[in-house]
Amino acid sequence: MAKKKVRVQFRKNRQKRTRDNNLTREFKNDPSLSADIVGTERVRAKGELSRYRTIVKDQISSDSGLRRGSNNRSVDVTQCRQGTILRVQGLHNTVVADDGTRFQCQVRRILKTMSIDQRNPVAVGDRVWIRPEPDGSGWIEQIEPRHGTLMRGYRRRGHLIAANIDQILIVSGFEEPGIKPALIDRYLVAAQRGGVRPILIFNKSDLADMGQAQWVIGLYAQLGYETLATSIRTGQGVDRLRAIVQRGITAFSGQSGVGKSSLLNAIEPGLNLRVREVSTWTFKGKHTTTTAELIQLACGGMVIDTPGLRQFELWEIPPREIEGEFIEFRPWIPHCKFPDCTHRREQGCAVRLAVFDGLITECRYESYLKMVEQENEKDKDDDE
Ligand SMILES: Nc1nc2c(ncn2[C@@H]2O[C@H](COP(=O)(O)OP(=O)(O)OP(=O)(O)O)[C@@H](O)[C@H]2O)c(=O)[nH]1
Ligand SMILES: [Mg+2]
Ligand SMILES: [Zn+2]
Repeated sequence: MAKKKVRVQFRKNRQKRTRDNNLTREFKNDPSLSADIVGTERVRAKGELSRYRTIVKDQISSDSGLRRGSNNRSVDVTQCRQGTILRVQGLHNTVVADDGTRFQCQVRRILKTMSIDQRNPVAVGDRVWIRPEPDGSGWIEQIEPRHGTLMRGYRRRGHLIAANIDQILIVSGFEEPGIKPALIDRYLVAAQRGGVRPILIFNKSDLADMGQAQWVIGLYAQLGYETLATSIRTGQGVDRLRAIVQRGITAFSGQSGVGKSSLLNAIEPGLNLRVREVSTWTFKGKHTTTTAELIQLACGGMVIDTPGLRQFELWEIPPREIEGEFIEFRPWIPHCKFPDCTHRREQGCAVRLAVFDGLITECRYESYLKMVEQENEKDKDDDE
């Protein structure tokens, strides 16, 4: 096959920011700074624009089966079959072709190079084109454009947890390990950014004092999120959960030990997913589910069981855009005195006033502050 040179981006974390974010703000406050600003711009080269390198890729000569993927790469798909990724395990990806045949596939090197700021070029749920080999294995040649993604930051790279999902169940456990609103809030932001409908599941209701538990369910229900208390011991909420997963493709996510796999087994008893033998959630560092897997349920719907995550960092969200992801902040933001208010210490901040008046809960406001702080820290690290 003919070769062609293409330009691809360098890994993101090697890039320096071209210029400081708030230059214009400084300029507004003190116009005499303008001379310095121009100087600063000139010292740094072309910045991100020059951060490309050239690689060689296969060139497709015939136009007939040409198809562009999520990364703008064109592939002749007349030699390929379309399928869905069921499982990603290291270099091995299990793909089910649309006729039901399974293939163990590896990803073409070019796809890895093109998504080098990602921990993995593909994820469970990805629609792909594969080129089968005579021995039953195959090569993933192309990734179709995605919709509905769940993405987190992991060691300065993006970690795509699941692709092409309709909804995500954010699972918490009342006890063992307990509810962490700050973690739920980060999941909510990630779900909204990824275009996925979030649903909040509060599991192990049998271990909770429901009088006390109600405040957290009420908090999110009042914000307009769908919420559900469940228990595999009493069966509470299991029928409703089954009805929820029948709606489409659903990813189960949350900390390790909250009961994601247990809930799936409760929805569909024949499934026999491995769950933790005794509920020893303090036994750190051990996940019962180790790889994400896409499962077709007999009762209808498809689900993705994922390994528990110890932490959930946001990925590529400019700190300025976090405020809009807190849906109850939205009516107040336009009333802040300063249009660039970050709702931290500014005077005349309508968001903070709403917190004082009890119209925004302190718990959510603190989540917001923490997220902005963390994202600012990351930006600082990148500039060093
Ligand atoms: N009391 C009680 N225990 C539960 C409930 N749901 C799950 N458990 C227990 O919690 C433990 C962890 O359950 P898993 O289903 O393995 O949790 P997981 O979220 O899949 O964990 P990872 O696969 O490690 O991410 C098991 O011992 C379950 O029996 C529940 O509703 N009530
Ligand atoms: Mg599990
Ligand atoms: Zn404000």
